[in-house]
Amino acid sequence: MLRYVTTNEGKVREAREYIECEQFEYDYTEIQSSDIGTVAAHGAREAYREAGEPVLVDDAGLFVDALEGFPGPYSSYVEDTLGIERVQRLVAEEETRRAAFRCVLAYCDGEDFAASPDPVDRENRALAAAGDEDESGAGVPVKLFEGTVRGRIVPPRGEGGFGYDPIFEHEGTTMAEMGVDEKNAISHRGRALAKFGEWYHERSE
Ligand code: ITT
Repeated sequence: MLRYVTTNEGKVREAREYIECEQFEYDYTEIQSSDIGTVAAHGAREAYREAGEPVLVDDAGLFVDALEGFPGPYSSYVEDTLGIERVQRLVAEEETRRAAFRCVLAYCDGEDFAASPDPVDRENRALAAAGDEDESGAGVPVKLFEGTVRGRIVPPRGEGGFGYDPIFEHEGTTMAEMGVDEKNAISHRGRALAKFGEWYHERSE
């Protein structure tokens, strides 16, 4: 069974609308990088080494236009330290409240992948060749699936979802005002999961 690597139950609830999976509460090392794809790929290698079974890591972030993409890869830290209401007040001072949510799903099962529009991360191969490999499964390919949704930062509304959902509005509705199906239909994660689900089902046939 595919292991969905996260400590966040909200993510698993959304993922189960697309794929059969088991939550794997493994706290992988979040390396310092401005690219959430690189963070997710590194995490997937580490989680695969730990689980020894196919894993899917889900790394997401909120990128605010007026704050040059902040909090981005630091979204989790910023939610825990400032909280979403302070993020909203910070953005309210700015000229534009536009923002994007991005999600990268990183899949690893120890095998290599055929070429397709979705990229394969082989970063650690280069590191390994340079004699700089770490112990997180250097050389194992990781396939990446990305989804993005654009919206606006607004004062919090709604009781559903998790994280920044109450302050992220898409076409007049915050993601916390949407049901799981509605959020999946437009969200960064829903888009990444739709791509992954299609690819994964073909791969398993
Ligand atoms: P894991 O790393 O264990 O998966 P996490 O919640 O820390 O759990 P991320 O690092 O991917 O996951 O999330 C970064 C931040 O963005 C964190 O504060 C989440 O609550 C938030 N977040 C992620 N997906 C979200 C979504 O769909 N809607 C609102 N906030 C989200």
